[in-house]
Amino acid sequence: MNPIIRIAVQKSGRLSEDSLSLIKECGIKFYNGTGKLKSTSTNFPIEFLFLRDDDIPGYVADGVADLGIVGENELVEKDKDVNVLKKLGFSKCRLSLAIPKGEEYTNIHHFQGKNIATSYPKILSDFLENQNVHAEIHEISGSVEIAPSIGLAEGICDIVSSGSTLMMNGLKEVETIFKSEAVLICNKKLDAEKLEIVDKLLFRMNAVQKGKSNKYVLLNAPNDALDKIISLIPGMRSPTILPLAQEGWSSVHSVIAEDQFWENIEELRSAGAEGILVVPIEKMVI
Ligand code: PRT
Ligand code: ZN
Repeated sequence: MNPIIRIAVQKSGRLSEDSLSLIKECGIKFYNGTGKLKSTSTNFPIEFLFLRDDDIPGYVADGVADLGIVGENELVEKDKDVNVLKKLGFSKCRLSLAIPKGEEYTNIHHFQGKNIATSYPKILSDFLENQNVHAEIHEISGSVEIAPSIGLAEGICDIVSSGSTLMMNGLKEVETIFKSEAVLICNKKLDAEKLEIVDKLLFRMNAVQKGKSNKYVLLNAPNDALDKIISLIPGMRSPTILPLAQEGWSSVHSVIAEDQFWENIEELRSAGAEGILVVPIEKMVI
């Protein structure tokens, strides 16, 4: 199939696997053998560029790629003019300030006049300016967490996920300055033909995402409890109600947001629901 749009995804790293599995879950087939820098889908008019994440915002802004998947931290740091089409819900992390564990911390003015090492000088300087704190920012490209122990800086500003890297390096997190997740970005000047393909891709991504955050629920209930149960799990239009072989009982099938299910489970049980099954949904089109 002739490629019409190009998407830039991270070649290898924390975004790669989830980016590629999202695309696969959208039914888009492609080959990505190791070392490949480009690939074309066999069943969707899209071409893939496999790049370092740092380069993705710039490639999309310049139109070398039409779309890209990148962390919001990288996007905001690179400060490129692109549209954010969608938050993708994976690679969640935060950009935080940290100091040596034994030091006391009261508030952000702790950093006044101090040296801070980071790979995110723009996000950090915007934050500090906003807080009226003047600090010396040292831009380094990796292993930021060792900066205090080698005397380069009194504090660091780095990506945190579980917090174990900070802990292993004798540091403690004192301020979160930015929250990030993977986003789908797009060039601002796409023509109508490309926009049509982007819409198709977004439609599929939305269906995959909706499916993930919702569950299919099946349960049995006495007929006199049906009104209450329907009010708890109203479904997309309305639940399916099927009679059970046992008189006076029905089977109720519905769709519910996963977090809502856990909120409603006790009420469902006390309304008389039993034999409750919760089944994953692969895709959901509403
Ligand atoms: O080679 P390339 O330039 O493409 O990749 P990279 O090495 O620059 O980035 P990569 O693959 O490490 O991360 C890509 C994106 O994943 C980041 O830009 C973030 O948006 C997101 N992300 C999510 C993370 C983390 N979680 C994360 N934990 N990026 C980095 N980390 C690092 C962090 O820098 C620190 O060293 O993991 C360590 C902290 O993790 P915890 O779990 O110990 O707190
Ligand atoms: Zn990078």
